Amino acid sequence: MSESVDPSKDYFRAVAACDVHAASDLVLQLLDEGMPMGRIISEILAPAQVRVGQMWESGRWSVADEHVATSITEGALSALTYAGTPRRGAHTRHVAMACAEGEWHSLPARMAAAVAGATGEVRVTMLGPSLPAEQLHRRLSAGDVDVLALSCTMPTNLVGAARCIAAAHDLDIPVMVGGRAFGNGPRRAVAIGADGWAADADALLGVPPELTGRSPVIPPEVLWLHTADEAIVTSAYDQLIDALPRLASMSPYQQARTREDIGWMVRHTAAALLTQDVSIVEDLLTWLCDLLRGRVSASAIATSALLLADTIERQAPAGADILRLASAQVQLGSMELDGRAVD
Ligand code: B12
Repeated sequence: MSESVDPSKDYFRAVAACDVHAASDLVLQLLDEGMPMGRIISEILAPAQVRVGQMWESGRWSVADEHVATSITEGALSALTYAGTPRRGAHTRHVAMACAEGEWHSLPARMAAAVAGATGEVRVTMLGPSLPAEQLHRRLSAGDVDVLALSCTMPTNLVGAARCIAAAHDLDIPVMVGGRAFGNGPRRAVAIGADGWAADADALLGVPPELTGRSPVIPPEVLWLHTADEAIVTSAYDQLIDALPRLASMSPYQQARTREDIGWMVRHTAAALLTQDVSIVEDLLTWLCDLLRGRVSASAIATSALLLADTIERQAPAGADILRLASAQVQLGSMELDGRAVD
């Protein structure tokens, strides 16, 4: 195994073959050979998970295939953490790693926790997936945590992340955030009051951030969008069917998925409004275009965003503006890509 030119390929092969032993053996061997845990995670485990996501997104793997693959990597990470973390480090501080309220992607947080814990410099306690802000506050009240590390993968959970940050700030505990929901820079993190943002877990080893973030009061329009009920989705869905009658022949499964996608648009709009970052909705629409390529045109997706904007206009005018902006960008992007108008 150690003679392999590219252990990441061997690792993904083991995952695809559902071979939990081969996957764990491979990472343990790399650790034995002196590869630092951070590199094993960033060069082997994280890229494998990105690939798992691509396999699911492209329809080559089912949801069940994704779950199996993820559980294999969870096993390999557990083995690696057990073997690669000193039992008694000279801890200089205690970091609590939590996932934002609503966030079920706990593996990214576990990876970051493992990287930070491997040096023995900091003690890291992993608080698991989707922790309600009130429960986080209760845990932090014990008074033994120096820094809260908060992980968020889905932009829709940035509202929950803002609540978690406010809970930590209430106890004067600084918050460092990370995960793909924050994008490639500190902008969204600053907007929701975080004291620090980092792309990778090494940042948890440096000097802890000062308590400089300002937890925002979450505007009522954001809260309305974040908790928007089925009636909004139904209204936007009905308008979509009126505008594009051929969609009426969708199977019940496709209809349910379309309604689900409209619901995602509403909650992404809440996050975009909270962070004043329209790219959150643009990215979602672009992702939907990729996901539905060959079945639904980019122009139909842009149209559904416009119809949704009309539906929410009265209660959420700023949200409607964001949807219209993002829709125009996506329409433009798809026309540039195709070199022709669609639909
Ligand atoms: C596994 C998985 C799941 C599992 C998660 C299981 C678990 N225990 O974590 C389950 C099945 C729960 C799941 C559910 C969903 N998922 Co999912 N999931 C994934 C997948 C394939 C891998 C996630 C992972 O393990 N990443 C590990 C590494 C790669 O993550 P990372 O973010 O880069 O983390 C690193 C750094 O960011 C950093 N870091 C992370 N946190 C922190 C924190 C701090 C403080 C610091 C400093 C650093 C740091 O360290 C990490 C290690 O280097 C991703 C694909 C992907 N590209 O990530 C999709 C993906 C994230 N999921 C996706 C989707 C759509 C969903 C669902 C909506 C599906 C559905 N219809 O139900 C739900 C949403 C659930 C929810 N509400 O949270 C999409 C999101 C697309 C989008 N537009 O945002 C993705 C991108 C798949 C895809 N290609 O389309 N998912």
